[in-house]
Amino acid sequence: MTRATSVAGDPAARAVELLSSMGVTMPAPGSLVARTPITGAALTTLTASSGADVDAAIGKAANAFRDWRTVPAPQRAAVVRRLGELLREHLHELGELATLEAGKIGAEARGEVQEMIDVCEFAVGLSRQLYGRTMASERPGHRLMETWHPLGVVGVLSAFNFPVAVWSWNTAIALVCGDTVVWKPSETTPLTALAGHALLRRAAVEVGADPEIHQLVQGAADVGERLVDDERVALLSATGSVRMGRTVGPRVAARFGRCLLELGGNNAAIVTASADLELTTRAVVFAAAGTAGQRCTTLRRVIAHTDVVAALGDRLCDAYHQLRVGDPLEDGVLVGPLINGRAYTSMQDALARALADGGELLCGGERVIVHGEESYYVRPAIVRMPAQTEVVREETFAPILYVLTYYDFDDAIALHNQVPQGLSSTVFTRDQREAERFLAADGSDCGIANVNIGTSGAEIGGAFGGEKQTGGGRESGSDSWKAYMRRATNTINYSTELPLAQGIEFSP
Ligand code: UN1
Repeated sequence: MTRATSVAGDPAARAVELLSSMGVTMPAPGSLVARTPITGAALTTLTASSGADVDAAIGKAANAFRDWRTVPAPQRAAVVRRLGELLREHLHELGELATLEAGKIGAEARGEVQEMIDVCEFAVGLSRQLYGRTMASERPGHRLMETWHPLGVVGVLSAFNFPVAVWSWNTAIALVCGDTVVWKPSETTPLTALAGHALLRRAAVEVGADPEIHQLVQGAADVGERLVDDERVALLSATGSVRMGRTVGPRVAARFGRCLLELGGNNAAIVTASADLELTTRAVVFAAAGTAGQRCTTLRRVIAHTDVVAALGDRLCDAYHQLRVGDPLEDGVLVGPLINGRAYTSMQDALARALADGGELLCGGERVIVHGEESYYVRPAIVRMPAQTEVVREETFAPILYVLTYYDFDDAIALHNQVPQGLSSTVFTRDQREAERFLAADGSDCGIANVNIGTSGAEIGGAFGGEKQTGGGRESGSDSWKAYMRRATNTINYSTELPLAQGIEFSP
């Protein structure tokens, strides 16, 4: 264990101050404990939503939907535009609260809020672009077209690592699409959720919209399960583990509800012999060690050509040694704490299994005591693996980077795709053939495939999500909005005849 300096103030008092600056009145105390992973201390307690509370919240959202669906989309966008403005105004406060509650460093926490602002702007533009097509009808005097209608109540289950951004991607788009939202944040990050909810409600009131279009429920998995099983929830958008998705997906499907799943990733970079190693190193360090390895897009595997693996390993270890691990409120710190002791234990278990499989620890992995024993800081680890063993094929939500080698590019792609998850991927190369092959149908099997940039930090303008056990959902940019609407196909006869399709004659 190594020791770092401490800058802890009074995080509990600061959290209350930040919340009140964003218009949150502190809720009644209860059994739900909000903690800061910076010290492990409790910030405050809240009451978890009861079954009756969740039922009432869904009822209010369903009720608000009745009118909201008929408000023209560009008018609905006024709420989202105002939310974007409020987020700009409170970028620093909400960012600091995300640092306190999720432990991410200031730059990344502010980046998260910036991502929210960006998606609000995207959704405002989208509100005038919810296009349906007009198709050529096979019948004379007929028009064939499609109309996109609001879907209903959208349930949003979000994870601790992006405590507010993932909610905003879903909510900004759902609201312009004419849906209403019930949000169940991670039980680990209830305070940022209070802030997001308060800002959205304020935006609604200020532009004269019904604030009931957004509902917040808080608590553990049982609270989320009520959204899963309630027929009034038309779409459930769930971000979290594969284990969670395995429960949620079939249960929503059983009631013929819609699901948008954003589950685990096991993201890899192929580093070819022609890669620019300086650029590669910088990209890998942010993608693998940033957010203390706690993004679903975190880089977990490097598949390096045998010619460059040694040089790359040296460069990465040099860079890792310079990473400052510590209090995320302190300037210059790049790696904050893990979310809790469970995350630390699973990291240590994974490292032990990797070493037992013949892995060689190149650097990191050890605990760093920053603010006592109740918080969990680690030095990001790099492990060179002789093969892609079971532990490498699993997602461990902590900063472990496994390094594998290849000689033939086809083998690299095969190794790359031989994991159950399919979220994000990248190739570092100066060879256009390799780059194009990686992006082709027989290349990366992931929802996100990049060239010469890392796997994390995707822009909101693209559709975000992945294949296989990642769950297949797409949210945020491009045409992801279609998941939040229902499509009606319309055939209009403006003639005096009644021709049937497929040339059928049917007259008595
Ligand atoms: C997540 O970790 O759940 O691409 C989302 C990224 C971010 C989103 C991550 N824009 O890393």
